[in-house]
Amino acid sequence: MSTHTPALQALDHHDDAEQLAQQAREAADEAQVGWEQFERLIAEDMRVEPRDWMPADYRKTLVRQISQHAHSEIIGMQPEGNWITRAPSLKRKAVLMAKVQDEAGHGLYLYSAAETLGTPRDEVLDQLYSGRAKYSSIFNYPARTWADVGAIGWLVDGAAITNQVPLCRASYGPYGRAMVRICKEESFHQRQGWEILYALSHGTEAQKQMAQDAVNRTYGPALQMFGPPDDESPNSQQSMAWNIKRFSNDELRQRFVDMIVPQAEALGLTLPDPDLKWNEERGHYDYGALDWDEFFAVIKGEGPLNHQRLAHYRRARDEGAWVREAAAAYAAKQAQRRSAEETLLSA
Ligand code: FAQ
Repeated sequence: MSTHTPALQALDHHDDAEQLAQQAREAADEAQVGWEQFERLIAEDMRVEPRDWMPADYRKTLVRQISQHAHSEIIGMQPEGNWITRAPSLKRKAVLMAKVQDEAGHGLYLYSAAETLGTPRDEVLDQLYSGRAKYSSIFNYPARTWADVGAIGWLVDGAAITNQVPLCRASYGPYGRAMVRICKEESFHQRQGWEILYALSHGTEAQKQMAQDAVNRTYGPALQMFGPPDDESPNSQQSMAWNIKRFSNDELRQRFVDMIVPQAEALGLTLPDPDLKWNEERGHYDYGALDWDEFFAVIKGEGPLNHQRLAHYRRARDEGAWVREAAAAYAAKQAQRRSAEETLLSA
């Protein structure tokens, strides 16, 4: 209870109000300075770092894209992970295990990048667990034969590299730096997929057909990984203005098509698109319409394997809970021991 007289209490309230107004003025000044600094960093094509002021929408866009990207890496382990026990030789098995582990690593770098934006890892993992989060459409299709492992490496990792090399220059520092390492690993992944398909397409007739069938299945969904056409991409314009994305979805898709046509010829395989042909005037390959109804259904959760992929993720997360708890308990014990030792040393 205040011991002040009513007159003194009124003065107290006045002081409090004045203090709050002063704090609001200081926060507004700080935001103004921060805004100007942010605009300058973007205009000069420099990096924004976690300690820098940034607009709330920039932060939100980054968390959205980075977390979806991380989830894609984690869910993306499933189609190939399913083939580890059935790889046709010890060498193939060792290579595939390394690749799938790399994808786990990519997910972890990206979750860490999202954490630097103030979003706890558990929060984004819970979004994936509950089915609220998006992840790349491509991972909702089955890998039916060993040749699909090759097609994933060649086309899916190939599309991933085409999309991700420009992200190495993303304006947000931790994201761009994570992408540098990820891209190096993805290029090994693409080579291993190419090599699997090359062996099959130069093997027996049945092996060549298996490779062709896998390419037929993967081609369309791989082209859709770049996202909807530019006129149906609500986020592209702003993301490009902020130097997060450097090229539009259609620009990158075109770049990918131009890259894989000669590669398919070298493999002796056909890309399943009768409209695919060189356009002299544009200096690019024209390609046929993609099935966008299917794409939008897949990203709404209605793809062939959406339910199975999420169920598997949930099971793995539930079954691994005791490991995370044990690791956290161990870390707490170590920290306690360190602080006890420090207290002893300083006594
Ligand atoms: N799948 O306005 P936009 C990999 C969503 S990693 C599902 O164009 P934005 C490695 C989009 O989120 C593959 N959803 O969006 C690997 C948005 O929804 P929202 C993942 C998609 O962000 C290989 C809405 O549609 N790579 O493969 C897809 O400007 C082998 C409207 O779209 C990345 O994440 C899609 N394909 O552009 C692992 C790269 N496309 O959030 C294992 C980083 C769009 O508004 C094995 N991400 N959507 O509700 C990006 O570059 C961009 O986020 C895009 C989409 C280009 C994917």
